[in-house]
Amino acid sequence: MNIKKLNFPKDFWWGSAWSAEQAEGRGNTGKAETNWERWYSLEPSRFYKHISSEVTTDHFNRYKEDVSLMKQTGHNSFRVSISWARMFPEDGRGSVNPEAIDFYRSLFTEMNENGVKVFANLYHFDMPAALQDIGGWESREVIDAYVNFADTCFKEFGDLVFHWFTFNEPLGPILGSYMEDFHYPNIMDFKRGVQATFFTVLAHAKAIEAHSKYNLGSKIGVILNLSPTFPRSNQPEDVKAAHIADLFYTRSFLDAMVKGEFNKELIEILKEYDQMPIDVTDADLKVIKDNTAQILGLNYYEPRRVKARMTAISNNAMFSPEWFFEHHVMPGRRMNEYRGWEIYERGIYDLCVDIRDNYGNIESFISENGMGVANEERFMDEKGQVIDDYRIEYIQDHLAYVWLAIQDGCNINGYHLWTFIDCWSWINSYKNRYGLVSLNLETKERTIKKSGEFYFKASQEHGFEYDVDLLVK
Ligand code: BGP
Repeated sequence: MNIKKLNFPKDFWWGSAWSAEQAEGRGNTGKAETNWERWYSLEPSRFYKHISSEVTTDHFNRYKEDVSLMKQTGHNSFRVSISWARMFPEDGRGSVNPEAIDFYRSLFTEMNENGVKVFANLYHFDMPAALQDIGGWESREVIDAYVNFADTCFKEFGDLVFHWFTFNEPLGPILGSYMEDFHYPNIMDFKRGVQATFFTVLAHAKAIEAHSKYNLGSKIGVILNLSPTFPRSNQPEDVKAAHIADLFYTRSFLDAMVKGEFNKELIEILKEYDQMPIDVTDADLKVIKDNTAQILGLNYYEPRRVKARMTAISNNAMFSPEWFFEHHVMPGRRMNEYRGWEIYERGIYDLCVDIRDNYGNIESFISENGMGVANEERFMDEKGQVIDDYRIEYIQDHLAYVWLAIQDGCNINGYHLWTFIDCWSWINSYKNRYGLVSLNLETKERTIKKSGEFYFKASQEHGFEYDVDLLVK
């Protein structure tokens, strides 16, 4: 045992994140139908306990109380997303909604006045349904509508936002819509997914280009879900399988959005299997090259463990990255059984080192990391506070590796937990709770968890005591 205080920089960003669709609720500003509302109206049974995003955490009506809770839980920064459907309530285009502008300006002003920096994200899985109907991210019209939305946000909120983000986890909707069936409109067609990927990257670059016109003090970047990929063994077959999985899931968006170039090895594979996007121009490639992320958010939940394929591929199966590998269930792994994700805190260090060594040590921060737990009421004390020691331990274990990464020269400036107050988790609705603050689903009453108290103290004291003998390099 070697307990010592882990000191984080004085201006380290302590905070958390959530998104519009997961936390705001519809409110009364008028709002276009989103893809999540559409999907729910078509297939409510796909959502845990049939709960939709209609009300969620009701942040729209309670944002002042919520900003006060941010302060009480040690936030000096917080990531929201701006709802495209609220800003453009006709169909994601047309005239901008003055009431939406009022709402976001009031929220961001309240945050700034309470010492909470605004990290604003423009797209967190919430496409206006009418734009999905004309092709979603497979359509150039949708890119134009997105850039118009982004431009409007820079103009209306540029004075209040600290840093901007074009997308949260752009890989998520591609995987969910085109490969794994967890995201509307559940298309299942890899090649179309590649086109949507290309247009997502183009939309990111065009939004960065629009941001540069305003000469704001803020940076603009992207938030990616990244998992370091580990082969089952050092056998060449396992190593190769891990390498290819890494190309598809990590290098795809990372290279394109941070370096402005598509990974050459990945392109070779796509060509070989006739999976290249069809609609690509030289002008697109130039915009992508010239407008790259200036800051990078790293969402880290679990490692990716991979082994060589054991079984043959069916000729009738849709092309998929899984033609090249299988997931490896590592014996002895530690699991968050509620979510089905492995807990491996050392992975956050490997991820930071990858960005340091292969992406020019671009300014970065941990933009999501967290632990969803079901039935947290079990852990409530007689005063109604959730005593979530497991979450405190989870945060400490991950932050300790972030601290180590900073000691080793990684340009990591903050840590944002997923999430602030328990919020709606897409198809899992309120099954797993992630917050520093618990939410009573009936009354919407908020109560700070034990982890919220820990987070406040850590942020005030710029760190916490930890047994550094637990850190393995
Ligand atoms: C990330 C998303 C978040 C959030 C989180 C937890 O991938 O960016 O929106 O939901 O994961 O995952 P889940 O809600 O599916 O448990």
